[in-house]
Amino acid sequence: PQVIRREDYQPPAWLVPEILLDFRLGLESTNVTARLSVRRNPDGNGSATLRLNGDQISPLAVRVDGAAVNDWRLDGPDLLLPLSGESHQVEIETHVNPASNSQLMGLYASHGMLCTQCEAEGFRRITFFPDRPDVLSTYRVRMSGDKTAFPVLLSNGNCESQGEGEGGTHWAEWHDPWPKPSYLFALVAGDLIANHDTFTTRSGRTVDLNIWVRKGDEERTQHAMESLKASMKWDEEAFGREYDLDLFNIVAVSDFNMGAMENKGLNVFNTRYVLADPETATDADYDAIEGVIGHEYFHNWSGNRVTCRDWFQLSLKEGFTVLRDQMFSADMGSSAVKRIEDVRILRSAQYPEDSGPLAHSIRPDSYQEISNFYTATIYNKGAEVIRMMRTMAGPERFRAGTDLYFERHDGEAATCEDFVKAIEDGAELDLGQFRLWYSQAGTPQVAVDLEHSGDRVVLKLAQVVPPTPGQPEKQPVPVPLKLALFDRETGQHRGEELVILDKPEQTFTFEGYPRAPVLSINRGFSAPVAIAFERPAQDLVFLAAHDDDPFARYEAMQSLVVQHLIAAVGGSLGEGARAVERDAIGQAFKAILADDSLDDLMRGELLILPAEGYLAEQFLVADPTAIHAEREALKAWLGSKLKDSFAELHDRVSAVSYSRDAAARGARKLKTQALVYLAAGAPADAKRRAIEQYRQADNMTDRQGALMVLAGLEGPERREALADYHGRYSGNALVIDKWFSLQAGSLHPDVLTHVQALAEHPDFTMANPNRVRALYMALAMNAKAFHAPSGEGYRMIGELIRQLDPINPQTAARFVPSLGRWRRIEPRRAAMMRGELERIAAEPSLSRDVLEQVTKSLG
Ligand code: HT7
Ligand code: ZN
Repeated sequence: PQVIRREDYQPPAWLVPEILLDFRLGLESTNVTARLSVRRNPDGNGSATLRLNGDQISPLAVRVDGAAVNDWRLDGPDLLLPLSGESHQVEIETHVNPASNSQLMGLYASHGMLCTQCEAEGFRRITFFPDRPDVLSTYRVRMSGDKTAFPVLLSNGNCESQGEGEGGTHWAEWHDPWPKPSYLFALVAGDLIANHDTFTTRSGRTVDLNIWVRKGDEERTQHAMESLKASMKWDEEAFGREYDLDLFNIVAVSDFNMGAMENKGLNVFNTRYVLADPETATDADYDAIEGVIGHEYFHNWSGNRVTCRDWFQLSLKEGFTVLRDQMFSADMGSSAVKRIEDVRILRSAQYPEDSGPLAHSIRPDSYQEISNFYTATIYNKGAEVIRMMRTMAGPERFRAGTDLYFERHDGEAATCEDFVKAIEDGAELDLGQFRLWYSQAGTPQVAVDLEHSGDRVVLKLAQVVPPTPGQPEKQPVPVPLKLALFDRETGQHRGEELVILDKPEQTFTFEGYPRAPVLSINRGFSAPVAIAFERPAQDLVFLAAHDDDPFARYEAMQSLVVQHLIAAVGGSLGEGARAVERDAIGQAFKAILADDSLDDLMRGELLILPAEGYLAEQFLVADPTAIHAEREALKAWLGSKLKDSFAELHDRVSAVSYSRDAAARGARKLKTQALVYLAAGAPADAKRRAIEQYRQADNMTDRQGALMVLAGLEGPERREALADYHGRYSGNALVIDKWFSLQAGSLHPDVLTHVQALAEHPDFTMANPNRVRALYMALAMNAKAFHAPSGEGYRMIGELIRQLDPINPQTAARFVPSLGRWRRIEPRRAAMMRGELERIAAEPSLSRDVLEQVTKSLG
């Protein structure tokens, strides 16, 4: 397979300032005529050949300046056209069958509607075009089709005219005045209904807002609409960015490979990130909708007005936009809880990526299939890297930097280097060494040691960036660490400090501490590093109770539990030590349960045990069964030891009635958490409470929480509740997805048998990525079932990948990393995981997507 390298970048030989697209729409047959105004790029290589990318299409006709030509040729999937002059009109006709497009890239059909997904390289599945992000064009789109099947015809920009055609057809013409790359093109045609609203920008312009959905879904779009208006206002205030068209359309589609897509003026969303009401969506769903609506909206500036020069710069738009959506969600709700959630995602999704065979820097040097690079590293680590710049510059200077970035590069296809330079100039920050964060993969490991003598505290820090595939040796990176030194008697500190560790080893001295202080470090998770700091459990108990930085408080709780579980799993814990450590954890839990200064949302965070994946990361070679068993044992011990406290908590929060305010959301979060601990430590009481919670539920958060607990228990109640839930919500695809996930992710001992049966269920289909993820991603994330000693979990994921690849390679490839971590798993299981990868690799015609992931995972 061809490897694309960043260093090989060449400016395009030809530019396409304008394109006119004419679609004659049909579900099974759509004809496309594209008229490109092309002109030689003065900065190009002067080639007289125009290369137009294609993918599984062939030209029906090619015309140059109005005359049919036949001197073109195909080079693999691409069309090469010799051109003699400086500028020409090139017209190409193609034909596609949207109904047979199961990859969901390009133009495809979903429940009778037509829609497009062009990022990253889907436009070339519609028509021949220089399908690269540095070719910017203004688009005019005409579409015509059956008026009954497609009463709504949408594209980017504004609708300039529409009318009736012959034989029950109609047409519409759209014009987008903003030059854009082809990956931001979109078209939607279908029988849709809109929730309509308006937004007045800070300069007084009225923008029409529409959220288009299938009929019957419109009642569930209000939260998305509120989130959109809040995003528009927030971007004006936080980043000075105003919306730039008179119309903003969102369309919800139920067949979609990712979360959503930021096409200019016409965002296309997975229904999952649009539809919500209390009966069918959990609090987490509401938060996700707000975050994704914000994310796509913010791309209008970070991605669309300033786009990427090439796909190696993907983090330029994605990392920055994730940071912006994280800041937005923090401002809309609890910033402390949001930070903790974001770090949890980073540690559970990105850290394993950074230490595995698919590790890559946030600006990769090469790829085979770009779809494989929409990763937690590009998105979440990318956001953390920019967040560190903000931490070092401070919010005002960082804003000066982003203002300069938007001003300098508006209308351009820019690079990560352009962004760093703009921050450097605007924020007056030297980011010379910092650039290593863009080129080096791997999570830096920071070892901490604290010595105290007399009045002096000496903090010794040492960093190592571990080797990753293709990068055996690393240089030290600047690591901004926020810290505070607490007096253990008064519980106070003298103010937070920011130290920058930028050498392999460094010492920082603090004077005037007659007592050995307690160190709180990496406060707010100021750097995406792994801290190694061995210290007594009582220091962690102290921070868990006293730290005034909420993230550090959470971190102290996590470290307390992680330290204990590492020792327990490693077998180095005697019974006496186990009892002492459990007792310390129990005391910390009790203090949290009793602490009146905490709100319930934050209390919920402090009571979460570290995820099994994060625990596995702490071992060079992990035994997932031992990790699962020890974690469950601790959970059961806490549930039993604190059963009265958890029962009391469950009673208290059950009395809070449904609302979307923070107090009620906190109550719901704790309601299910209390049940989870009780299910582990006092199952009979938990079952009674779960049945009651399920029956009484007037919202999905409570109902799902109760069902999750019941799904892990034995007994007829489990079956009854699952059947009731399925019957109650049959026909609501998003809720039925939850039904699949709950069972595949459950603690029940027979999960693998259940998944096998669910794969045969009439509601299961390989054609819908949400459904596939609901069943199989939940299984791949369920450590106990996935790592079952029989190897059955691996076999099921391996078979899924093989079956799904010919249907939807992008989605299939997303399952490979779960098997790809075999080197970090104990040898017996590792051999079975590797065996599955080899079986996949032996398939005769693998997609580029799966082939790249499997080859790298075996490599
Ligand atoms: N920028 C969007 C990426 C995306 C995508 C990529 C590959 C295949 C399908 C896709 N759908 C959306 C999403 C975002 O980050 O906003
Ligand atoms: Zn994005």
